[in-house]
Amino acid sequence: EGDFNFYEPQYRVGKENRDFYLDVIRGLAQVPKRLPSKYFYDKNGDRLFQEIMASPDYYLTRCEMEIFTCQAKEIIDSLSAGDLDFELIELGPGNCAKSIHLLRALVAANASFNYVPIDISENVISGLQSFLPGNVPELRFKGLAGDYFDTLAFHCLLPATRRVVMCLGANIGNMTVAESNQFCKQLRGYLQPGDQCIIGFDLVKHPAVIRRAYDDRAGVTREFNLNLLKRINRELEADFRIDRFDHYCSYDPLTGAARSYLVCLSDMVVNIAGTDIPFQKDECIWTEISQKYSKDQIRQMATNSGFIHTSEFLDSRSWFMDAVWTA
Ligand code: AVJ
Repeated sequence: EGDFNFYEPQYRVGKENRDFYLDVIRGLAQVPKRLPSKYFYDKNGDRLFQEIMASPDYYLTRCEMEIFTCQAKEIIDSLSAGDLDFELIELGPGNCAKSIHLLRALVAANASFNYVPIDISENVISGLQSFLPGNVPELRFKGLAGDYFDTLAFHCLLPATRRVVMCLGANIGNMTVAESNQFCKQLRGYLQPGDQCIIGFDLVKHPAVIRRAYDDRAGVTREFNLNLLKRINRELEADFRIDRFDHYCSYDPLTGAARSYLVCLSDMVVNIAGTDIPFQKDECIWTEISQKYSKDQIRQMATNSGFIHTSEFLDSRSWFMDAVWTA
């Protein structure tokens, strides 16, 4: 008592926002400052991300959509090898726009599978709960809201038939190369020999194309990035002046890392649930990494993490890869 504890909010931050609060305070205490990208996805962020996916500058969704519409049958063949009895887990399903092609094809093939979408956004899970029964009748599914890893780790303690884990949309790109290697190793640890995963990777390509995707001309990505501050204002009683921040993104062709930042436009002090945090003019908060991979890097990552690189599916321009790995 008495002394101010950095990690105890002075104002009441609801229990449901405690992890969010701690992650924000810890991230902004770092030099350089950073915020975790997983907090982009509140109700507003989900809507903005849908808009990004529809944006002509954001090619990723269309590329992967092409793969799933044109090659659903081939994907299923490489997944099942004749055995259509498995549990299909999807990490970060969003609106299911890509996986729905697979789900429909599996239902049509009389597969006896269970679909388990896992998403950080409650909003996404409740959306699927109302969307799926009408759109993929006969689908058996159980949505789980939570952090990928905690939820998956817990879920994989349950006995199941064969498991297939999908992580589409280049979601894995939100981790650094080192983190995704770690992630794939851990994922392998949860699986049994014969289990599989399908992972969507955005491939390296002309740097200008990549940069455009994260700084679209309609300014939706800018809104999406700034929404993180709005969410902090709303949920953590903070007083960020949104108009004093700008969106900036970089792409480094030497490392394949696209990074997004929020640039502070003037010196200021921001209060977050009672904690004052100083910002300097031109200081950047790193909010996101979207890592791009070469085909060889992907094949290497499979081996590094104990998987067999079983098949790869590419769009017509070779801008995106969905890789099937077998444990
Ligand atoms: C959902 C992580 C795949 O990094 O491309 C889109 C998120 N951020 N525009 C990506 C995002 C800015 C997206 N992922």
